[in-house]
Amino acid sequence: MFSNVIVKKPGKSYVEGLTTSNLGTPNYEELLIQHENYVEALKRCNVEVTYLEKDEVYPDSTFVEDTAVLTKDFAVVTNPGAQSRNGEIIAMEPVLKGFYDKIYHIDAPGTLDGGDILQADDTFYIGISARTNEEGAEQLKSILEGEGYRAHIVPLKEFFHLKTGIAYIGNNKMVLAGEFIDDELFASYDKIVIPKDDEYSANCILVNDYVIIPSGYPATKEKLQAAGHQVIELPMSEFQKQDGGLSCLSLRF
Ligand code: CIR
Repeated sequence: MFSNVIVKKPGKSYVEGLTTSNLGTPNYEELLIQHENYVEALKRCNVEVTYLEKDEVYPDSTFVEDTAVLTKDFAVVTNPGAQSRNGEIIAMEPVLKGFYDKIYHIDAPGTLDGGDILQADDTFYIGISARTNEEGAEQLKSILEGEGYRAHIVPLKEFFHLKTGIAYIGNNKMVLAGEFIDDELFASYDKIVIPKDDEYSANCILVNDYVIIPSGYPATKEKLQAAGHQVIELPMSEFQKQDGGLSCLSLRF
């Protein structure tokens, strides 16, 4: 169960952030509405929301997930792999100090984005991507193993971040898309397979009694309901335009 989430309001500079998509320029007014809906949905999931003010210096800073890896006992401040985003950790660290006594760090030359880290009970999966390098992945693996967790490194082939294509929704159930569907590492999970056309919905989040998914994916909704989950759907178009998904917008712990 999660008790807390951290979110950060997107600034106007959001529209100048990083993206690989060709979905067009985000509409700021629409973006704020979608962000507000996201925060309201989290409150419905019975978590305390820490709402950070916008920071125009960092266009992508609403994607707070990339700045930290959080467990119940300790935090790891990451070292984000994109130059324009690296300074986002400076404002996040004091926020984390309000919740944690034990804080680790990923240090250069290691780089690591929180979007590349998936926790499934006592096991972590660490993606190596354009943002997370081998050194950063090894640093996190040794921190996690030292704390009694299992950790596996997963070199990515196509996905942007690890969690772009995979989500753990509890009770041994894994939502998987693309290159992860047949990966031996995930063979022991009960799989909810997301086809290519619905791939964006593989980035969903379990928050206590609900799974939150992007709206517009009725087949994904049905599969999750059939697996016994209550589902909340949220419009995510303005975040998708900047390569962002549901997990990216919060730190949950
Ligand atoms: C970026 O390129 O860093 C942002 N535009 C999107 C970050 C998405 N974060 C995530 O998947 N955890």
